[in-house]
Amino acid sequence: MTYFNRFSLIGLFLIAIGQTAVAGSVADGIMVEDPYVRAVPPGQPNSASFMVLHNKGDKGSALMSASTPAADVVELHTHTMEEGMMRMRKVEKIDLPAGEVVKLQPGGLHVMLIGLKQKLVPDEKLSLTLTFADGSSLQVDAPVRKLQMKMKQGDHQGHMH
Ligand SMILES: [Cu+2]
Repeated sequence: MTYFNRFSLIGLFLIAIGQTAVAGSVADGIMVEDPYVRAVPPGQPNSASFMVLHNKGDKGSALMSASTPAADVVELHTHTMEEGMMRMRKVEKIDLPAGEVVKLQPGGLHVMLIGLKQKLVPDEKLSLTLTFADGSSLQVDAPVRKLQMKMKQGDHQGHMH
């Protein structure tokens, strides 16, 4: 076998592990529960998606990125307390330890949808693609849901007294 052929084979192997839902990939072991997107009033350019990620695999991994045709930019965000104010902050990844459940929820980790390209109509579904640390990905359909507005003026999950 020539060097050229060996490199070609390695290349094919790398392409194969980059594909969606290859047996043994991180995506195979991730269960996505209750994904949804927050409904926003017309004219609001941004929204967020929440879900529960359960890594049923035996290897720790991370959610590295997400995308949807419904928004220009999708980022992974968290909330942190800064000077007594809840602020959103971009994170590089969301760690998914083996066997653990990670909740993306209002006031905490979320998938930020920036520059909405369509109206978010309650009960309609947005397609979200989640990409994990090994390059595997999962597609989920997240219904648009109206949230109670109790989050609006600061969020009480920080329990600052
Ligand atoms: Cu955000």
